[in-house]
Amino acid sequence: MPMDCETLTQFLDTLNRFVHERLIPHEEKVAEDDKIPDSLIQEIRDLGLFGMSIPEEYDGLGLTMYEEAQAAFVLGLTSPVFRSLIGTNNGIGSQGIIIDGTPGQKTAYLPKLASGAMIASFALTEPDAGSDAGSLKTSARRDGDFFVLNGTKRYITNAPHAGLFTVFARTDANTMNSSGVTAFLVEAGTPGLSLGKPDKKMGQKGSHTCDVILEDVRVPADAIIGGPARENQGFKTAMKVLDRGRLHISAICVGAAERLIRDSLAYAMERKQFGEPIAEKQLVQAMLADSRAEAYAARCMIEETARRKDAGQNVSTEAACCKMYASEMVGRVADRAVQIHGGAGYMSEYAVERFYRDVRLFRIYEGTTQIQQLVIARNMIRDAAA
Ligand code: COS
Repeated sequence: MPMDCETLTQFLDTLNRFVHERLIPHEEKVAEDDKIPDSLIQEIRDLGLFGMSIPEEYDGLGLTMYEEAQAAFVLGLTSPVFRSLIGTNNGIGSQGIIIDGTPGQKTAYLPKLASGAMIASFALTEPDAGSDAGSLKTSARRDGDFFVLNGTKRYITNAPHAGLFTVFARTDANTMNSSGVTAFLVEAGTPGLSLGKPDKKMGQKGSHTCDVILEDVRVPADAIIGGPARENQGFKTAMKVLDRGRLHISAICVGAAERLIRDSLAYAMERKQFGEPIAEKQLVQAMLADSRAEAYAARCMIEETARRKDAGQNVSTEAACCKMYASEMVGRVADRAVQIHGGAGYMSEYAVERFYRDVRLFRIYEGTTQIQQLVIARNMIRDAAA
């Protein structure tokens, strides 16, 4: 159920205040310490932000895609690390259960994910299966009413904190592609499941990824998302989850671009060279104007796609368009922001230096730009041939 206009405005105002009064002031320290303070995590829980996209009947806020995009525009104004903390519970970690899970799986997990009492991770990528996700090698061998999982998952966001993993594994050993893949819900602490060392990343310090190692992990057939009848259907679950996730990431990119533009404009109006603020210089104005127009274009695309998704349309192509355009756009905006700041933009004293590194990830995860291009073109050809 969509929120009425007034409630949505109130929610977004509260979020905006929280971002400016609590999150932005903590950004630098979080990056330095590579850790979000527990007290701040509790404030994030108290605001219900772990459960924005989880239906109200499971204690979430039940935001529509349009509403979630509006929230992501605001959240994107601060370090992407805060979004990453809540991102998997709202997106790739919970949506498989919401879209394809059994009523029992929804009741067992969604309220805990909505409150943030449990963190969820999405374990699809492997050392040899990134963009070609369907080629994954993690095996799930049937043993009576159980499956035995073996394999390694790589770069798994929030894995060091996760209580629940959606693990994609090959149940049909005779296949090499996406057709023999199944999605399992595996709880942390299940014997045989262990974690690798935290990865050392280029940016997004404070958000953590690591390997998830599965050695003879036994799970019941009921742990398959949607139950045993959905054996070998896991890849489709992953793709549907990513359709929504890609829109969310796109909206975060717009928020980050807005922040970079705001910081760049403020700097350009303050910084004087050749006897006047550099904002008066037409070459600087060109950079500001390009960034503003591109961020606006991305926002419009995302709002339109979100509305269509809420109306029940298949937006696979449009979500890929948004992810491709918005993530590339924020890369260009970050580059211009550093350029406008000149030497200062290369110094960690200014947030643009951190954002420049942080936003680089958006062009890679939840499907690289090249994978979005492939999805868009393949869908175009399929639709034209139909
Ligand atoms: N919604 C529902 N079903 C979908 C779908 C979608 N968005 N996209 C594909 N499917 C279905 C297809 O219809 C097909 O079903 P049938 O076998 O019944 O025809 C099945 O899923 C396999 O699809 P496809 O043949 O397109 O699979 P490919 O192995 O060729 O892979 C890409 C497709 C490359 C698009 C996929 O591997 C991909 O998205 N890779 C990137 C992975 C990624 O984002 N990783 C990031 C990790 S998470 S941070």
